Amino acid sequence: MPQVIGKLSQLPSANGCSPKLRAFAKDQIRGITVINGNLGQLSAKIRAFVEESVAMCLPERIHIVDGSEEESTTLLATLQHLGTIEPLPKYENCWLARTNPADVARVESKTFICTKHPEQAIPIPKDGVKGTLGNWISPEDYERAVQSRFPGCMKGRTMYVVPFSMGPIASPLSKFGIEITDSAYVVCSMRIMTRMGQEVLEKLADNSDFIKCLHSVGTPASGKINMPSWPCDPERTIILHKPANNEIVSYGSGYGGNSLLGKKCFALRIGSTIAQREGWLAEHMLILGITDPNGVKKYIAAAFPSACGKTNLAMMNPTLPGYLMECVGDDIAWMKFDSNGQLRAINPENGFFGVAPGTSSQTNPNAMKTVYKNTIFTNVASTSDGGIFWEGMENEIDPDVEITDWLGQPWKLGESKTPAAHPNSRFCAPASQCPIIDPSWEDNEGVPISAILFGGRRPEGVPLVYEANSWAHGVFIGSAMRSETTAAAEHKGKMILHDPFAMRPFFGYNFGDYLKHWLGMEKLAAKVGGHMPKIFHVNWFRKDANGKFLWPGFGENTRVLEWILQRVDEKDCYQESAIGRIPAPGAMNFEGLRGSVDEKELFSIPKQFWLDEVEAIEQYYNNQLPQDLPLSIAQELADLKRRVMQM
Ligand code: GTP
Ligand code: SPV
Ligand code: MN
Repeated sequence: MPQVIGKLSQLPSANGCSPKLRAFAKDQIRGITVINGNLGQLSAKIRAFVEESVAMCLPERIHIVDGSEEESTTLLATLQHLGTIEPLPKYENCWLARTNPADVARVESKTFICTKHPEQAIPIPKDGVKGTLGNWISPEDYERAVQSRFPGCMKGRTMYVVPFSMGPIASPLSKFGIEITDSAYVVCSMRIMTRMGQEVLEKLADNSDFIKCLHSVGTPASGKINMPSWPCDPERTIILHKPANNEIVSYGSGYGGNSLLGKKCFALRIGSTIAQREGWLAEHMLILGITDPNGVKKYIAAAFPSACGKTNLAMMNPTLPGYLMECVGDDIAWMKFDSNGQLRAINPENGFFGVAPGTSSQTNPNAMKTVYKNTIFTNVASTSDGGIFWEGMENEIDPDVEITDWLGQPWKLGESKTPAAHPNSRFCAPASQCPIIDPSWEDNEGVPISAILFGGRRPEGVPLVYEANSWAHGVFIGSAMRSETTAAAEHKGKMILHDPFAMRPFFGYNFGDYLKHWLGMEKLAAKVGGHMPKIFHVNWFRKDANGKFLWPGFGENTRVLEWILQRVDEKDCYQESAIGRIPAPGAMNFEGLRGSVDEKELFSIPKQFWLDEVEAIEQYYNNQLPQDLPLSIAQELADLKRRVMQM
């Protein structure tokens, strides 16, 4: 192991020493050796960020990440040596990580936005009501949270300095970040999920700004690490954002959105605050290219809450003949007007961090084809032939293999009562490996968006698809979204929760202001001669009286998209309903499904259900944003209520 060469106090100051000594000092920061990369390459701003972080976290050594394949190979070998990952010899360069069972998902309750005043970060709820649209932290408490966790937290560890870009490096829509982390797993994952390394460092050499991301898996106050292969500090985990400083600080967790700071923390929370300032949208949306049988191509963006079908829709295999689906992104969209007022989207990410269970050659063959090389799996089960397994892969494994569950225990198909893979287990795979990746997925100017979809898990009452009557009605639909909870966050049990715009865990500023920003986009578009895309709501998850899904979903969702694209072309294929426009009788193609699908039930709009829904939305607004709800949204709700009462 490389040695620490001297301490700060023993080193001559950088300006007062001989050239020879300066060369020696060049490879150290505050007496800590740089084992990879060289300091001369860091801009003054990056250097200052690294210095501050070193002084606080006291790592053993510093590694400036270059993003090369060689570096990745070395880091993966290090992780294997530490027992964090194991190789999956059945595939090419694939790895399995088993986390501490206390660190398996995002932690919404420990995620905070820091602003001077609370109403900048969150809507102020009604007296006596707990706010559910994010958590605010004061600058003083933010500082205390950092100071009580970070000093010395990287002792004995390597500090990695990770330069990364959200979006193609040359795109005017992209933004850069530096993540400082003590997790090699995070570095290897960031190499998949972002454009990372030398090229970004060179871009930042002109001393331009970047988002500061500081991450440590932490060291428990007791000093005792329960699972050395996956160090973390679940009791003190905290995810902090300070939009005014473009700063993210994350402590205690190595998992997903908690630690890969480019994703939810940067691209959504900090991103949404930048988007508000600059007049664009940073959203929890997939981006899908659809070519119809006539060869006409359009792109849609869709916001569904975590684990509600974005990756699946983004990679779907169309069941209707003549359609071609191509994937631009599966989780996040940054959308901006071009000079003609056309809304264009880029996927700021470079990989997929996808839900494993339920993914199979039947449901999502394109995802399966993506993950068999250069992929890091986390918390899935493994097989004795060097492969992986999760719920949904029953038909894809050799019946003779032995299975080891995500906890490392023997597991038997049909016998074991617990799931083999954790319900929030994930694959982390390069987007470029997706067989249907869109030829334009890295276009600097982004792809034109023709429709925006909202959706969620609604077991009852919500039809398969409906269209908003107007932009404001569409924004209202987004604000009123609800969905059944999933394993993607720490919620226990299944509940229908409000999840406006699928962004509840990801707003970087007051949701009331976010609504105003969305409403204002229509005027912004008109100003540059464009117009906003149509908005739709979809629900693949409605169930019958026996709890069975009414809709086959997955590839069959093509049928819904076909109707949506006809509406984008203003085809007269709809009928009005109290909640919005639904397909006219016979307008949606059910051919080949007839008999197996209850069309009437799929599109029924039960009056009592919608009266209750209206009341739930009203109560939600009254409780959660009594002062911040835009008037036009309140008006949309009143209009909906009137229409439902008249049903
Ligand atoms: P995040 O990555 O957490 O943001 O999730 P996501 O929105 O990308 O969800 P994903 O596509 O990974 O789907 C989550 C789960 O929903 C998987 O188990 C899928 O099999 C299931 N699912 C996706 N699409 C459909 C569908 O059309 N019908 C049904 N019944 N299930 C679906
Ligand atoms: C989500 O929960 O929406 C995800 C996974 O996409 S994570 O990156 O962990 O946020
Ligand atoms: Mn997501």
